[in-house]
Amino acid sequence: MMDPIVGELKSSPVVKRYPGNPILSSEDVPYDSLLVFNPGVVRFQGRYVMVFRNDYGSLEEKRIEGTNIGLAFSDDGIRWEVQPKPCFELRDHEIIRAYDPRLTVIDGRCYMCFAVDTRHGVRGGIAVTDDFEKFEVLSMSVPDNRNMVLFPEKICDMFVRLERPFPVYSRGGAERFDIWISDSPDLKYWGNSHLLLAVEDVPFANTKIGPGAPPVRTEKGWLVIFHAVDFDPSRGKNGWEESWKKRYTAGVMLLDLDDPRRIVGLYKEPLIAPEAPYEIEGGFRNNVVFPCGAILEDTGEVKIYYGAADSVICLATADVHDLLDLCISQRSY
Ligand code: BMA
Repeated sequence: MMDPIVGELKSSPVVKRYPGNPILSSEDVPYDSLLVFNPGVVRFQGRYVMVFRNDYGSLEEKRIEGTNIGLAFSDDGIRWEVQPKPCFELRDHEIIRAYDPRLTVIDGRCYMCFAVDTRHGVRGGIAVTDDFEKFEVLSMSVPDNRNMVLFPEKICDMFVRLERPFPVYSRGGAERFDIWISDSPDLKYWGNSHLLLAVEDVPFANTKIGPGAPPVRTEKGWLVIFHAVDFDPSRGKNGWEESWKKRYTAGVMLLDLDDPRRIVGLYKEPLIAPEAPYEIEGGFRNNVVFPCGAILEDTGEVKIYYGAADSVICLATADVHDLLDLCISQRSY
């Protein structure tokens, strides 16, 4: 039985898209680049750092040949300078590509989570770097898992991550995937896994959900921006492929500071739904808002970085108090 169609969705009015969106596209990249999206962003060593997915190939033939991870620096989190070469690429007889990077600073070191397509399934990797030149890969999960994000500090002396396994057998063979939470003493051995948020709990999803940006500490809890997917068979050609019937939106929830396995609040409507032209038309896959980074500024502004239409990188902002209010309003969990 198919899940009900979700229908029209609107972004929350507390979110403002940056008027100069997109903030980064393939035109800004000084090496082979076709689609630039899904950015991990942190403040590190006095500046903003972005790593982003760069798919390269032929625009004329609309063909993707490979993927690497690009690097950009910024003084204001808005205007970016892309570095002359990609900073990370995994490829060998087994690994096809690494993509969708998320960054988290823990105790002064910068950690990058990423997805890895391999010939034996999709894995989630974690690497550490101090300079974005050398990366040490600390761990890679068994298949199938991805969309990993790390909390920016240890909780009860353990590293904690959100993740999104793909349990196809046990969820009826369909894409019904949920957000899980696990911990580790060393970022290598992961366990103590619990279901955190199920797709059934998110009214604007009818197939799958997944972590988006790494959690942000606020006075009321860990603010977590995630992605949610709905499928509508009546959708047609919405990008380069013959048909693209999914829509990706951003949602927001709040987790307990001391026990992040406990959801304190969940906004039951989307935070950002695809509406702007760069989200809904002319892209590789239209109707995609895919958040991968969030930064809380001292002013209370939260900068939300996301891939739009799997083609460009965009910025939206919201006041942290408004986001907390959404999570703990009457329409919440
Ligand atoms: C997901 C990932 C993301 C992508 C999204 C929308 O499954 O592959 O990289 O942005 O789909 O196509």
